[in-house]
Amino acid sequence: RNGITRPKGWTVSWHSNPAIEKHHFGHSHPMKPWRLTLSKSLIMSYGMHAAMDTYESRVATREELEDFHSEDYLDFLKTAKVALPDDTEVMPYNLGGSDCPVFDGLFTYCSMYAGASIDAARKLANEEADIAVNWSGGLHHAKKAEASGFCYVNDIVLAILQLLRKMPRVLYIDIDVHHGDGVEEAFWSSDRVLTLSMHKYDGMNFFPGTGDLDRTGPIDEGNPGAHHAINVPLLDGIDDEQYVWLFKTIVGMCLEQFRPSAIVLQCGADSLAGDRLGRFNVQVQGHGACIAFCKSLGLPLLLVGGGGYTPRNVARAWAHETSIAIGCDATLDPIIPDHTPFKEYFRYDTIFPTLEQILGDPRPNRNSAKRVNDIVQSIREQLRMVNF
Ligand code: V1S
Ligand code: CA
Ligand code: ZN
Repeated sequence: RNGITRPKGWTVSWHSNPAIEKHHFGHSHPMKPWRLTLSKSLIMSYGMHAAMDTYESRVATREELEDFHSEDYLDFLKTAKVALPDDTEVMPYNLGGSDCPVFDGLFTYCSMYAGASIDAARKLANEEADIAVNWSGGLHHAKKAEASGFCYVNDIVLAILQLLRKMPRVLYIDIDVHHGDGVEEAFWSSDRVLTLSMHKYDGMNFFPGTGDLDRTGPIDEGNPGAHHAINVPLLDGIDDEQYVWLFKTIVGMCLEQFRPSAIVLQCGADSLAGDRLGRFNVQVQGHGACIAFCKSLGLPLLLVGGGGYTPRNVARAWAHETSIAIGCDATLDPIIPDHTPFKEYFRYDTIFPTLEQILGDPRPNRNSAKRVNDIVQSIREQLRMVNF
């Protein structure tokens, strides 16, 4: 419709399934799988699907899930029952609380977003795609035998394990406003994965309460994972200029020292201004600039979703980032197409509802120039210890 054609010379694979989007965490829960429907409708209104290889996500097999998760945890996850209103019994594995409720179809939901990330990683590993996209994935808090922060199965860990079958080293980058603790912990003792998370951190007050600058990996004698965790703790209100500068500078340093064979980028959209849970002032342009920078490196690139709790902004960011993956961002009409089925969700923000303009309360920026420079300096020193 917008004349979007397949990019010449590279392939983008797009993994999605409407069955994932129909699940409900509960009325007041901030995680709304329906935001994926909104994102998809925007992507398709622009005609971007015509420029990608599109795949319907399938459920991950038990064997695939066991690549990371314990058998007892998967057994419980599969059979856990939705609690009745007056049922106060605490379930094991951090399941059933307000963050990680048990809802109808939970195991199918988890298996499907995991299946999508595994398939996306295999497309890259088999050189059948240059960029693979799964906006339903990016659930970075899940542990081997524990649900955490709206995440039950860690699709990112499963995808990285697929890449490591064919590639020596993977760089994991996480721009969700929360610390990517589950992925960091999974590869805590490995020198084949360098994890980098940018997030809000000011002590223990913001979930999950970890991710300080000095959390760099186990320093026990002879541990190969030492220094392979990079944490960028940020304060409220960081803007595009600081965020994108930090991103490019630190990712640039990681490339030099670690020479990854592939990049996995978690594109959590809760780092955008106006997010219901987030605290940053990052705009769609700044968020997208991080994706564009990774694409420009020419390495196999896996894009996964993650957080994002103001659905119309999530849809804007992930549609814009899909256009960057395809390479049609410069030619996209900035005005959201009239035939977008959910046009009403975009129209209140600006006089002309555009793809990139989001409404975010301008938070005071608490990140001083000195603080930002000190972070880079400290990570520069840490990376001296990393050698490929
Ligand atoms: N921040 C935050 C937040 N809000 C909620 C929440 C609110 C309403 C509900 F009905 C249910 C939950 N939980 C949290 C955080 C978890 C944030 C997870 C982010 C996930 C991700 O974006 O990184 C990736 C998808 N949980 C907490 O702060 C824990 C509590 C300590 C406080 C909130 N209560 C509800 C649970 C315990
Ligand atoms: Ca992060
Ligand atoms: Zn988050």
